[in-house]
Amino acid sequence: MAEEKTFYITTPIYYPSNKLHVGNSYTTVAADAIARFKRLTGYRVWFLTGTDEHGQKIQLQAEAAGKEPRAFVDEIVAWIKELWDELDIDYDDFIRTTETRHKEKVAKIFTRFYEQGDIYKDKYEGWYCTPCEAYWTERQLVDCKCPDCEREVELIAEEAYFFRMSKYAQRLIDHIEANPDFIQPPSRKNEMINNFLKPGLEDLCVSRTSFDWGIPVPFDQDHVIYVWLDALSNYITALGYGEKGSIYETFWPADVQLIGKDILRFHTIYWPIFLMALDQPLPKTVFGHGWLMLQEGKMSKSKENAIDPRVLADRYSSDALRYFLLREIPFGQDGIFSLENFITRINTDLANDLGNLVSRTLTMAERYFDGVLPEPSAADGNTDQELCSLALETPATVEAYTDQLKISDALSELWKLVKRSNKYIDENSPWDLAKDPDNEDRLGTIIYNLIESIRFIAVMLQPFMPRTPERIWVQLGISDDHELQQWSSLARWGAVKPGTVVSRGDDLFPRLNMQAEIREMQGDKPADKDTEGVAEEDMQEGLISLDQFQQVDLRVAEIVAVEKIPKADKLLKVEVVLGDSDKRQVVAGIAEHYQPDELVGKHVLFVSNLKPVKLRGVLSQGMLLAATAEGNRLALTTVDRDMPSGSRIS
Ligand code: ME8
Repeated sequence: MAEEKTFYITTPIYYPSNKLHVGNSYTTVAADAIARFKRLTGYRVWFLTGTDEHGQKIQLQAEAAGKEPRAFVDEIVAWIKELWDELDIDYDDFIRTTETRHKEKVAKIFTRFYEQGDIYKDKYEGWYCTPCEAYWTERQLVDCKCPDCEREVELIAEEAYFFRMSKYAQRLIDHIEANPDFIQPPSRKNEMINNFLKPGLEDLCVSRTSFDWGIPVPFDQDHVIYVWLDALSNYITALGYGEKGSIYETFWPADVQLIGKDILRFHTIYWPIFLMALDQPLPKTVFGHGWLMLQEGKMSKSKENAIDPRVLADRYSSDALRYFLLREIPFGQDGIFSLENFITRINTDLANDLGNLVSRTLTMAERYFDGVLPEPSAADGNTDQELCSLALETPATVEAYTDQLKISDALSELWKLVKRSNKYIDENSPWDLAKDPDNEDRLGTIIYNLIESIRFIAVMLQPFMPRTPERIWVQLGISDDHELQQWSSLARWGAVKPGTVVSRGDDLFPRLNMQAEIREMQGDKPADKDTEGVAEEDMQEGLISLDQFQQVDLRVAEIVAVEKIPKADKLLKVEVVLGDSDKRQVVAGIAEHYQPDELVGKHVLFVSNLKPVKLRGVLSQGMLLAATAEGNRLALTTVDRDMPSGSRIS
């Protein structure tokens, strides 16, 4: 009997300190896509996620909310599980570190470390970052702050247990060097070796006494086990580590442990060392992906800028959100999340490319063949051959990229087939062929090939966008034919049966109006039909709505410096400030009206949300407002009382 292929993938277990944001969803969506892909291609998969519920951070947050820690986390964990349901995260197990199955094993692991001499008792004096739950030495701090999250650290002095990290350091360096896949992407490997391992590993403090929300040290109840030792162990406790006949034996070592780059140190130094001390094999790959950033900086659960993934999934569908997350950012690199980028992806890739392909094809199948799939005749010309060859090659390429965790590349390969299929329609102009009944065979072949290509696309799409394929299969009339939805069905072109009844359904992804989406998502009420009508009439008379006016961000700006621009007689480069931290420069056509010196100190009206442009090679980031009149007269507009710079004008 052929040996069963297994695959174990994990996500970090998230702190239920607050609702998760779209950045946390990013890791989990990626892990889910990979897990689904492996299932689709014949692996027995175990996909683990969960929550990291102990530690000082959670205890403090619970206190701040006036709740017991357990009640506090229960609510957030319920929310997280709903989120994963909504995003179609098909995990095999969800571990909570407050569960007995986990706590008992962690206590045993700790005792074993102690008994075998890896853990000893001493006194810790140093710095602690509660948001990261991380210890730092004075030397590691940056400007007296946590080098990871740049927040305040706290000086702590406690009796504590320490783990002898240094004992395993060389073994770990050797392992990392000998196993290039262990830390991925490769750039992250050097960072770990050079910044942490080579300078010498300090022993790690692995217990705390100043709070009690944690797993007690079994033989010294004043201490709770350090939350990272507790949390990292989840990857094996959830499999039943230490229990005879558990799935641990089937699935460990993990194939892929997916994490954000922020927690690489914990996963590629502490975690493997704990495993070495337990005499267990190390995970095959720890992959540290990049950050999903907002234009204004990093996302975080505690910041208000966090974007609620449930709101996005409700409004745009979880498939669209999954597609965006997986496609937009090369996996491993940082990328920007913005509503504009998201809507653009929906409109281009999902509505124009995929949605159009399906709706055009099905419309033609209905119009020319009453929705009954015609029998194809022999391939005619290059375009048939090209389409069929690309379809047959794509599964292997998509698989290779997914195996290398290059998910964005996998999707981009899949989209080559989507685009090739659209091009096939344009090249063959079925609407012209349909004018002459003699072309019926050729027309039938084209429709058949398109349906088959769409079927290929839908099969490959399943791991990434789990809902859309079903919607496509319904239209292709094959929703009950599970054979045709299998990966193995992609080995042969022409599997869909002529005579199948197809029917055009709703558009998969209707095009969105970017401006309307941005307005609505920013909290403005959607314009209702009546007021929309009025606005349209008014626009014809040159009037604008209040809404339109409010899109212009007008401010009081203080001019702080002015320079002439060489070889531009009419232009001045003007530096202004809008409040304490917003400094801009603009190029203003006022050189004939003002001397640079007389402008400095003036408070003028300023348009602050104009797109930046370059004028004569000089960047201009806004506009000074001025009154003009006949006879080349011009006057800058100012406020008639002293107002602080940055004041809003409304
Ligand atoms: O660190 N972009 O939990 P956590 C991409 N409990 N990914 C992001 C992200 C962003 N902007 N923000 C967060 C913990 N993530 C520990 C883990 S594991 C044994 C314990 C993702 O709730 C990323 O994967 O702070 C990061 O590693 C994880 O969320 C951190 O989640």
